[in-house]
Amino acid sequence: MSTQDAMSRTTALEDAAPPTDRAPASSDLAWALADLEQARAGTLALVAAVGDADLERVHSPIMSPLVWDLGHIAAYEDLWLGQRHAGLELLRPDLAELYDAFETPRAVRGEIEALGPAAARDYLAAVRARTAAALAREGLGDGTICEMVLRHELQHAETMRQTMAIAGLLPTGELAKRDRPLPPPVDEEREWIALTAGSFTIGAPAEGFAYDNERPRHTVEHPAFQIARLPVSNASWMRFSEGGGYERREWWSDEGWAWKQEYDIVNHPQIAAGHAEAPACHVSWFEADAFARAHDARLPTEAEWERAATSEQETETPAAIGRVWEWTADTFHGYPGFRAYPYREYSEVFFGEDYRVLRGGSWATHPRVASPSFRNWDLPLRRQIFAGMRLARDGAA
Ligand code: AVJ
Ligand code: FE
Repeated sequence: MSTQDAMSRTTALEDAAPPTDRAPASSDLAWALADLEQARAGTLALVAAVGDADLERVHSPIMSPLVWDLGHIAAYEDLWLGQRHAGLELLRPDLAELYDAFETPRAVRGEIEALGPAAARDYLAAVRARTAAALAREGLGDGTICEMVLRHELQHAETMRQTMAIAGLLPTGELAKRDRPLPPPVDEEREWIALTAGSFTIGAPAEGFAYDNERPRHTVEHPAFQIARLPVSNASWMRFSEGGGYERREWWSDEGWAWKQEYDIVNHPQIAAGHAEAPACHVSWFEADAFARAHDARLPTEAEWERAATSEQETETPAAIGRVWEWTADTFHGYPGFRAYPYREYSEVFFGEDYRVLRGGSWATHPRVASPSFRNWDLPLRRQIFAGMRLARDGAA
């Protein structure tokens, strides 16, 4: 099974010269080091109470053992901050292939001779000691590589939480974030955010850190549309499910129906078990698409999502974003004029008709990662991510 997890290869840099319009992401070395340390403390705290056997176990064929994520985080930092940024030799060249997401895909990560839990923690610490010294010597440059390494670790912390959710290893504090009820509906009218037709600028500005797939910023036209203020709740999902949602052929796409039939898909157990007013989570794109059709609605496009997220947040009842990732209608493509930077394997290799884009962020996403222009992606059948949906529909209010 293929993975969307990406790391670098030596070939990537040549084809991707850094754009010249990029301003420093951060100039303050002390802050950068403190941020890296804080991210690391979060990573280590997450796995502190997990026993060695659970760190090494394959909890799901589509997820890495948790200890692999730890080694991979270290290898990525060694490659990008140590070798590429500061010009050091790799600390452990023998581990580079093992911890490269493409050379060693998720499906085989349980069988390989990777570092054990103690050795992986040592590797993390040893790489950090070297990169901290190297950064002090070489400086941050424009800060892009450092920020990328930091966010890489933060993103893997969410991936690890997905694995822990599958394994029943999430601590109570984390579960409480997941299960918190949504704000109650205000009134009928304000359940939908209505946007008039117009043009809108999508993507990250040229200055500051952003992933390559968020640039270049460009203008898109859209007709009037509405988007729900709240994500779909567990209770609504159960009404769909119990009202024949998984049996009504007309609500499903051909591809979605075929997937559902082949794997006997019904609602994810977590939807039935969760708080009724918490957002429905562990929803695949196929299911989200069917749910929308059952409600005479559709999934929002990326442009609609970003317009609503950036222009409607000043109201009394802003959109409730950040509890679950939200599936959009769109497949994952580069924006017009896209340039891979700093490596193709972050996003370009996933462009095409296979992956669907998610927006927003979940209870498990670090706020530094979840910006209104951030684009996440996964295959339409996947349910391991903390993903739900908001409904959209055409026309004025
Ligand atoms: C942006 C979450 C799809 O997990 O594959 C981690 C992030 N890239 N290591 C992924 C990522 C390289 C990526 N997603
Ligand atoms: Fe990675």
